[in-house]
Amino acid sequence: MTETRHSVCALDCPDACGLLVQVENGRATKLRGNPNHPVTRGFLCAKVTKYLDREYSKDRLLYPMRRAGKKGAGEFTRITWDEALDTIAERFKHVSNEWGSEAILPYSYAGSMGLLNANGMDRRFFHRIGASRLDRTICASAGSAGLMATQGLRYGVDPADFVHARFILAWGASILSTNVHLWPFIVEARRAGAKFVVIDPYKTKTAELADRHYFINPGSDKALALGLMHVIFRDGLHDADYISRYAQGGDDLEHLVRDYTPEAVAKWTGLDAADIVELAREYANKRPSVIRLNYGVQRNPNGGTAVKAIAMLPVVTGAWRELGGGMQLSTSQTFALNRPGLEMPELQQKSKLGREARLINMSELGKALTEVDDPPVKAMLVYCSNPAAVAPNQHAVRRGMEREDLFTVVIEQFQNDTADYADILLPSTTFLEHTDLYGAYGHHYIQLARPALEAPGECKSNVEIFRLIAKRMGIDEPALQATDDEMISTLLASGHKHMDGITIESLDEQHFQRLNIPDQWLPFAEGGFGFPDGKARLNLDGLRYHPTPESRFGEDRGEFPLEMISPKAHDAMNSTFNYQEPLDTETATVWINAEDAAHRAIAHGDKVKVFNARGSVELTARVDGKTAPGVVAVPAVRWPKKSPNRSGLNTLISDRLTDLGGGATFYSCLVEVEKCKIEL
Ligand SMILES: Nc1nc2c(c(=O)[nH]1)N[C@H]1C(S)=C(S)[C@@H](COP(=O)(O)OP(=O)(O)OC[C@H]3O[C@@H](n4cnc5c(=O)[nH]c(N)nc54)[C@H](O)[C@@H]3O)O[C@H]1N2
Ligand SMILES: Nc1nc2c(c(=O)[nH]1)N[C@H]1C(S)=C(S)[C@@H](COP(=O)(O)OP(=O)(O)OC[C@H]3O[C@@H](n4cnc5c(=O)[nH]c(N)nc54)[C@H](O)[C@@H]3O)O[C@H]1N2
Ligand code: SF4
Ligand SMILES: [Mo]
Repeated sequence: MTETRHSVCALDCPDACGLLVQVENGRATKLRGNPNHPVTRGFLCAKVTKYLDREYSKDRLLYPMRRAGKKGAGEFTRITWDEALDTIAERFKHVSNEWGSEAILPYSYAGSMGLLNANGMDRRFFHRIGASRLDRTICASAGSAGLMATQGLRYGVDPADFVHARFILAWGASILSTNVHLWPFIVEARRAGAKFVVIDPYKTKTAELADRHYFINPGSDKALALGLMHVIFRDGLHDADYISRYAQGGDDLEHLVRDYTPEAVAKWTGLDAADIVELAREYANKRPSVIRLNYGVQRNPNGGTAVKAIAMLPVVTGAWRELGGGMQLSTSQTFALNRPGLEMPELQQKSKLGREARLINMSELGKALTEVDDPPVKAMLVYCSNPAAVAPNQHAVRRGMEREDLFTVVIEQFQNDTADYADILLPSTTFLEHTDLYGAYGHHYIQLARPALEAPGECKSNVEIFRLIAKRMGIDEPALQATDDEMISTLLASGHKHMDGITIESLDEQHFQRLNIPDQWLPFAEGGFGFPDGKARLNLDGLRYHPTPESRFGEDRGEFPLEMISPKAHDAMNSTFNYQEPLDTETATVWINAEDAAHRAIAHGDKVKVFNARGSVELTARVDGKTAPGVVAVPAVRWPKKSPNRSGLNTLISDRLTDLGGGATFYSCLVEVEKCKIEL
């Protein structure tokens, strides 16, 4: 018997696709994009088209296990759920009694974007036991803070409205790889005459298809934004009326950008002065103009204020007035859900020290596990994340995870590096196997997914696992036994007008629903920014440009001459698919410019060592024009355990934080590359 069931892709991607799962006799045989979903439009990205390989992989974790060898060695023996839960309950209680509840640390990110499984029962549980709180900064916090500083709301242009734009700027946005459902709208706009320009230090597939691609020096985007505003004000291309009605600080900004002449900005960014002038004029004149900004620009110490400055551009030109004009970094806040009702911060227990549970920055996990002492982290529960591969300062992370006195629980689908360090390893369902509610950060449709497939082996959802641990610890708090549907109803009941007409029943019937916003949505055409007076902020704090410290122009340039970025791999989702060989090959590559390769006698295909004072990684060199001289690129993120000496790319990267939002600075890293000696 064949039937078609609905689901939602839960991967960390702006597109949040609606899925159709073809099921024959209980087994999925095909995954398709829902043709009725206005953004998914019936197609999926390359990685999720093949997701059933992952779903049915022989490598899936199916049973609870207890560590049987050294930490990190990956040796485990199967145990029962009862044994696993008893051990966890007993150890968590012990740690809490001995060291205080803050000695327990949750560690998670967006392995699933499902609200219940990634931000729901887990939050209630950790609040209730008084664990340390995790500051989830590893991806987007700098950009969010920058966007909020200017717009006051994380709203953005609807993807379908990109068809109306006549100038489209992909700024640090790898659209064909990370946001492919925006592409058809861009194609349609270009057919109608739109110009499409890319600003990226890496020649992505998107850059290859652009009308113009500018290689920019990593971390210099703020200078470019200021330079563009210099030309726009100088040439009178700004919208003085829009600024005076809907923004605060226009005069001061106009004054500040006088220093950012095209010639000065050319030096920092690597663009030609004439190109900067042309780009500014085209951006301001070809209307409507839209910027697709993505998170690539904010993974460096200037990243927060770079986003803050870039978000000023559509304010200064009044691009927000027109349908298809403005900017999209994230649409997430349009989903005005009752998040406090879901997470229940009111359950928080005061720590032994009488304070609100401390906040630990996830981008500083290495420090948290090896330096923090008030109290030290004695137990960690990891879910929806693979910190041993993805977190910066990997040596420190591993040293921490190797600590014999650290009790680690990992809830996973695959035995990645993090799982190898677990004391107790628990098997998790995939998004095809559990209920969840999904917002999106690249469109405006909310979706509900019910299990399309039965969970294999003894896999359980995070929600269920947290219920079970709570019960085993003897916590009789009804909120920790809430059903999935109760939590979904709570989330939807925010009372915000965007949520009008959206209920669990309507979602069960329709699978996806557009938020209650107009079909043609111009969020900031007449102000409406997220400040009491509705005006955007053109605030100068932190806006002056100084090269990022760890760059060729920065104060910490030292002896390593090449800037390394590690953008997203095309067929990857961070480290989620890296158990597969083809992806392991893609992420074992360093792209180096022919000029830099020649200096080092490196040829295409050579094994090379990429290193700095923090560490060394062995990769295969690919020599071509993917980067400009001085910049190398390593597609992220390989499983360290597949690398020689288990040394992954993040051993090279510091845990320096961004200027705003306490984010990680993955794309600010100086290295040297040399050919590996041939072993005889
Ligand atoms: N295929 C695929 N899709 C993914 C992911 C994946 O791993 N693979 N990961 C998901 C996740 S977690 C996220 S956060 C999103 C991110 O989506 P994106 O932000 O689009 O991806 P990134 O590769 O981080 O950065 C985008 C581009 O910015 C460039 N860049 C790097 N440094 C700079 C800079 O200083 N200035 C400028 N202008 N550009 C810079 C990179 O070369 C890259 O091409 O993608 C999601 N989608
Ligand atoms: N060098 C470098 N490092 C980077 C980046 C980079 O561009 N360069 N990108 C950074 C960014 S933007 C991000 S967002 C982070 C991402 O880092 P992570 O959040 O760690 O993302 P993934 O590597 O995809 O790992 C997610 C894990 O969650 C698991 N998972 C999926 N669904 C579920 C579930 O329902 N329950 C449980 N328990 N587990 C589940 C998957 O099996 C997978 O192993 O990496 C960061 N690290
Ligand atoms: S990863 Fe993104 S593009 Fe691919 S199916 Fe999932 S939501 Fe869609
Ligand atoms: Mo991310």
